[in-house]
Amino acid sequence: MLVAKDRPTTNTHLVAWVDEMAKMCKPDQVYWVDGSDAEAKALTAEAVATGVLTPLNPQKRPGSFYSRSDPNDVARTEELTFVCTPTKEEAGPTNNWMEPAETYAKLAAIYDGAMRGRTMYVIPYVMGTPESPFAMIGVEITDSIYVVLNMRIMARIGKLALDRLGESNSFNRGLHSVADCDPQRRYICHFPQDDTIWSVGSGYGGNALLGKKCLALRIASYLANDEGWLAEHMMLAEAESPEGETHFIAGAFPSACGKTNLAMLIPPDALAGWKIRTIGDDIAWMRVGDDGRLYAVNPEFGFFGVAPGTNYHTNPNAMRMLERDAFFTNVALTEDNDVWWEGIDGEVPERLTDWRGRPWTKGSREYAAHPNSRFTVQMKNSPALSRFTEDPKGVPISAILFGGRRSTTVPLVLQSFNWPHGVYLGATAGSETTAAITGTIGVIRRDPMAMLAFCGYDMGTYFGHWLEMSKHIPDPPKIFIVNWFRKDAAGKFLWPGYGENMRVLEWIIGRATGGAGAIETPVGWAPRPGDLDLTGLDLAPERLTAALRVDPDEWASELGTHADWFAKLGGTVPAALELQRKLLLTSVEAAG
Ligand code: GTP
Ligand code: SPV
Ligand code: MN
Repeated sequence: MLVAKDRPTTNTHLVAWVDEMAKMCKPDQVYWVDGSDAEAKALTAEAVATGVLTPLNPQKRPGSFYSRSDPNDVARTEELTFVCTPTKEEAGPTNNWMEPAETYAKLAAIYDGAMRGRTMYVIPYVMGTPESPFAMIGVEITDSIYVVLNMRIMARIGKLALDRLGESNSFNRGLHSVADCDPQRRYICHFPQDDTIWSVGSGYGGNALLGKKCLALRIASYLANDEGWLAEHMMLAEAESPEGETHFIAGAFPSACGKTNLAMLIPPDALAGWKIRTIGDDIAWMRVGDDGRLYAVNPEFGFFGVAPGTNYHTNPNAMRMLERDAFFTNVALTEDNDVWWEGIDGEVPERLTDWRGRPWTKGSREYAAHPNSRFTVQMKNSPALSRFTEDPKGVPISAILFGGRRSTTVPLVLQSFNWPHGVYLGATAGSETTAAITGTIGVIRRDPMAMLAFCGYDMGTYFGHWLEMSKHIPDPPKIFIVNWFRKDAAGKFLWPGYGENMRVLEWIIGRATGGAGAIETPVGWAPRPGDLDLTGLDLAPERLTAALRVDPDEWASELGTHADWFAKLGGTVPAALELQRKLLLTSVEAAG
């Protein structure tokens, strides 16, 4: 076991808080994480020795490790996630709410003595590059070595964070304990006014790596509303055109709906003049720059991605970055100690060990890998990382995409008429639920801007903030919606997706810069088939038409459900959005 050294800081605010948390959790020792490679090596060895990590076959996947979670702890638990503002109204109707003082007391009872026999790790970290004015500092206290090793992948941790913090009291206080991993005693609680997060009872990604969803989205979105910027659940990509022009795109899709895949896209041969490079795959912080454009940074340091469905055809860049120095959680294991998941390349093996550690044989009706099994890997492993990734001032965004998983109604792509209309399309976006959250899969739920689970305050107020932002962005990005997931009557995807999405991106960039053609539909600008570069695309014309189609009847009923959605959100939804809805309904009815 790593033995605690002296405290590496004289910051009295930090020391007092850590002492207070230690008094409550009663660990055997307190270990301050310095973030060095030597330390990571020692921690990894300890995680292997204690069975938390299993080394993978060093010939096939050098430097890589496997871990299996408690079967009850495999996805984010939204029903156990709370925004603890002084009033329920501040958290709004889409967040679970508990009163702050009661919540602290309730969780303190669970934390009390929860770290007995364990080490309490203190992880100082920075979200963003340390030199960026956007950067946010957090300190996560955890009793999970798995969390320490994954935080090292997902955030910049250790000494550099303490150096940036200095003697300041301005840091997010994050307390995490797996405790007894009991779903009955699992809470992920946010106290935006206190810049504090208390998470207990889960070791899963978004519940336990507090820099990610808890700080960089829920707490950050709350601050962004006060301070006039945006903290969003968006991927960020650089697109270089065949002519050598660079454009930047941000895209908000709900969990497990294609952000990582889009950020790592490789264009098909016919569009090989285009290059897509990754800046981020999950979170974007956006501020107005001096030139009046909207600038975005990715505050993370790594990728925490969905494994199933990833292969050398759908996402070659992801497969290449996973060839070494990667962590895998809840995938299946092959007989020669490599990873396997549904949809990976090659033949299905005869025998595997499934995500629960049980023998699995080919033909079994159970998943070998959990549908939300994941990988964690540092960004620097990506073979297609953008050189702008670490730029402290961020990149100017040309287009914002809102997407989701919709079998019907929503076309492949639409451009909004203007910013408020784009905000409307984002605010009403729906998606069929996935395995990334616990609960029923495949039901449509509204997931505005893909932020339903991540907005740290009232949703109607958040829409108002989006509308308000345009006043401060003289040269705003154009807003689009996309849907890679529309299906035919037989339930097959109409659009091939993945690399072929480059054809849609090219049109989007063309629209944002004024080049590409479009027709006006009642609900937005759409490409005619001839407006897309279809060279080399093996797709029946009627399938493309069906993917692009705006059906007035479908949209009339869609717009009807938007009224219910706004009603559910209560009185804080800006009147401008209801006016947008009525206008759109008028246009749709005129077309129908
Ligand atoms: P989070 O990490 O949960 O936020 O997810 P994400 O939005 O990054 O989703 P990701 O790119 O990991 O994709 C999730 C699933 O969608 C995978 O199983 C992909 O194979 C599938 N997927 C991604 N892009 C496409 C696409 O263009 N078409 C189709 N049919 N499936 C896609
Ligand atoms: C998501 O669910 O949107 C994720 C995974 O990106 S987690 O970090 O667990 O939230
Ligand atoms: Mn996500």
